[in-house]
Amino acid sequence: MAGERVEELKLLGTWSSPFVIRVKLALRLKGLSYENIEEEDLYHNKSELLLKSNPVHKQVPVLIHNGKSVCESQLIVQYIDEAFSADHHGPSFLPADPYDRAMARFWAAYIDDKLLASACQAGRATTEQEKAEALKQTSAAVETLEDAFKQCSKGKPFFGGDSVGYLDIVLAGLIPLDYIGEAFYGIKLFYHTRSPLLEAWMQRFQVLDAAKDILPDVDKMVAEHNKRKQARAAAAKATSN
Ligand SMILES: N[C@@H](CCC(=O)N[C@@H](CS)C(=O)NCC(=O)O)C(=O)O
Repeated sequence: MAGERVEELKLLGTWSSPFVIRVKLALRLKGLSYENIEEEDLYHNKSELLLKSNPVHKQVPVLIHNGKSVCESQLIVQYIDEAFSADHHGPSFLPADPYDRAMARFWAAYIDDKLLASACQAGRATTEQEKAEALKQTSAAVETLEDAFKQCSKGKPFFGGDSVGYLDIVLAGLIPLDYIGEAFYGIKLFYHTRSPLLEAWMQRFQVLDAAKDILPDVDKMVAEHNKRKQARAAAAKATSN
């Protein structure tokens, strides 16, 4: 746009991370170009740039905007929304009404603290009992979120109403976990008998251009999960010997 400042955006991430996917979706929805910098060995050999940009948590994603780092995926999505709020960047992700904004932030925290945490716990469980307990908690969190969808969407197609909003972006980062759950545990995260609204939401979200551009390929995602599972099993065996 004539006279507009040139913005330099760099994203440090890994392609399969649900947290990074959120940020990529937000950038794509705002029509922003950025340099994508993939961490090559996030768990054993973090890059100097990552250590320097996120010295507190040393995790991806990190967004570097004109040399300044922003960490934590939910905060990054909010930052993108606020920093790129001009009309040509499309509607705001967060609702205009302060109460609706607070609710969107509340449910976004719930997604990470309850839903994602229990799903990851199920993936890492070392006993059947631990896995069953974690899956029970995951199901309960999905059911709660199903009600939240009803509340936030007010009968419209997305959490954000007629268009994708903050919660849609936060939850969409978890769509790949739905493939993983199905491939490895025979359990889908969003299942029509348990959460018909969220299942329909996911189908709707996946066909958006932004989703098609950003969400990773299912087979690639499943292969990556398998590789990590095997690496964890090998590491556990090595420490037990
Ligand atoms: N709360 C963080 C979580 C980020 C996170 O867990 N990132 C993972 C990749 S999926 C990571 O960097 N792991 C490397 C590590 O913890 O050492 C966010 O929302 O950005």
